[in-house]
Amino acid sequence: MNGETININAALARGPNAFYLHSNADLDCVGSAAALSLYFNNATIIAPSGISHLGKRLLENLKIQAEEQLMSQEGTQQVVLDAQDDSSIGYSGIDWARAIVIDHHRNSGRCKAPVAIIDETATSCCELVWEAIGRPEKVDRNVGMSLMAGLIADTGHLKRGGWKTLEAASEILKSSGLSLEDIQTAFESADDQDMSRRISRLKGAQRMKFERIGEWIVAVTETGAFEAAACHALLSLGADVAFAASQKEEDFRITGRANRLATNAGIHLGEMLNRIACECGGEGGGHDGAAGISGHGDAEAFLGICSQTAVSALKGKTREISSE
Ligand SMILES: [Mn+2]
Repeated sequence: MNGETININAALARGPNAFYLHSNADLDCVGSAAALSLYFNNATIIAPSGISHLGKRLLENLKIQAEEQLMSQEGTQQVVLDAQDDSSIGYSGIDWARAIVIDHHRNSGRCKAPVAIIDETATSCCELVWEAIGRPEKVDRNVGMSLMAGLIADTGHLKRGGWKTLEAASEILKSSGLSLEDIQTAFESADDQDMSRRISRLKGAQRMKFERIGEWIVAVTETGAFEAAACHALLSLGADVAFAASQKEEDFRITGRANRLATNAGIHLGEMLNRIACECGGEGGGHDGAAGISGHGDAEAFLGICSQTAVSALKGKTREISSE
């Protein structure tokens, strides 16, 4: 462990901790919080801005209750996972000057937390949490399940990441006695069996529009829900970059996904959507290949801005598998 990791480990062990999840918390964020709260057994999990479908299921299976109120108790340590500032967490109210941050997104330079691990070379936040708990030789199966669920999700089922990712995965499996098959239960239900997701993907394809820029294809669509599922459908049909939008009354939400060819060519959807949010309003951010933007306004208008920004970013770029 390096210096900052030792500090964080000691602070977390002291507790009591309140783990704050980012809005619509994904498996990586939820898994990080669940693992830490099970491991240190001194924590509350707080999710004021929603938890993703799979994230909720993980918490249900572990019988962990998340609080929806942004409460702050005297003497409780605020720990932010998988986010690092108001924009990436998606709500305000964190006392950043006293917070601990563990995140694997690009350092925005806006993180005010005095104690932070921000390491964008980690493919998942769960890998950093594994470091922070000290890579113990033996952990409970549920700790292993939480960490592996996040790691598998953020690596796109082990399609992204380097040796460090696999080293962490191997250590977690060994320490918890789990196998990769055991982790699959964290992903079941959803994707293929769930009728509403299947309909979302089909509707996404039905309402799709696309634009060709040389060798590149950018596709957009509107769905009522499950924007990420719709994006994946468009990528599997042949798009390099896909955006799916949904409108709920006055608010919109857009999810973006880019394939490896696009990210290798320098596309960073997280930065792109963050810039659009700064210029046009809303909250935006994420990774190079997976990002989102949401806020007040017209989904169709924002969808147009997203696709035009991606189109101009791809113009003149070569579509090839990098040899690096
Ligand atoms: Mn993550």
